[in-house]
Amino acid sequence: MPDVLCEKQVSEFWDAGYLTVADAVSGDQLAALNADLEGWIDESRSHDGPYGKTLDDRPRFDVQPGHSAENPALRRVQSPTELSGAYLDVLTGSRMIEMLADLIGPNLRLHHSKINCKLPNSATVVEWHQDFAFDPHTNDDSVACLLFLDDITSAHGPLRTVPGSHKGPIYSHWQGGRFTGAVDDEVSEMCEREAEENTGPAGTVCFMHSRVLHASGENNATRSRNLFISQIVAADAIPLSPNHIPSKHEGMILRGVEPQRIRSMDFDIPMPEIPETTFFDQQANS
Ligand SMILES: O=C(O)CCC(=O)C(=O)O
Repeated sequence: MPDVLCEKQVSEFWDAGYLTVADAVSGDQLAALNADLEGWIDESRSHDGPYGKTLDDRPRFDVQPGHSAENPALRRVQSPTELSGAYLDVLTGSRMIEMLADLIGPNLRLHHSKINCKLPNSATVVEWHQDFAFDPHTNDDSVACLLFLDDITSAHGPLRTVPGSHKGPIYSHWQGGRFTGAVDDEVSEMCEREAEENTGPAGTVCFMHSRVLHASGENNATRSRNLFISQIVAADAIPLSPNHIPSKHEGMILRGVEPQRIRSMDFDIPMPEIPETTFFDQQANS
């Protein structure tokens, strides 16, 4: 029996591969996340390209081409938990984490975290892809928790997901000999036909299985569409490739205990590649 979600929500997650739930964090937690993010957006005005450093010396802050002081287009903050107690707090103590335990079990481990921003007039888009192709694990109990930092409607370039796609193939994200971080045109066209939008008020979370095909379009509204995204796995899912967003919190047990076990499934996929900056660069080549 689930503790926080109801059985219908758990079935919906496993049928569609995703589930959207409101009030995943408290009002105070949401305000603290947004206050820190506002500071980073403001700071980005004084930079004209990607800047800062993560654990592996790649830029922590990534900006969309066209970014300027007047029209900031910060599109990614890598591993915000290393910069802000507010972000770490949500991963270690929130309703979001308790709900996730109802989906993939009591022992939860952090793989990586990031913020994806779509600021007004920034033209940031995400191409069709599956997260598992970027961070394969020994089993696929791996979920992206996409926490809405803003109210998100159809006009804001919401996350789009293909129902049931987590039960299908893991597609190649290599096109023309390059890791483009996106599926091919034929699969993308199928996704365009079948996708659903995930919208809701700030504080909503979309739990998305790592094999779900997903993408998002431009934010055409005058307000931002910012997401705090954490990739969290069942603690017996062990990573099989280097982390593309490493942090000192990688591998941290967020809830439950260290199981000291490895659970595996059978699959065969091409190795992913680490991007120079973020996957936005890789997808620009797709
Ligand atoms: O920002 C979005 O709309 C989607 C995010 C995403 O797919 C990702 O970062 O892997």
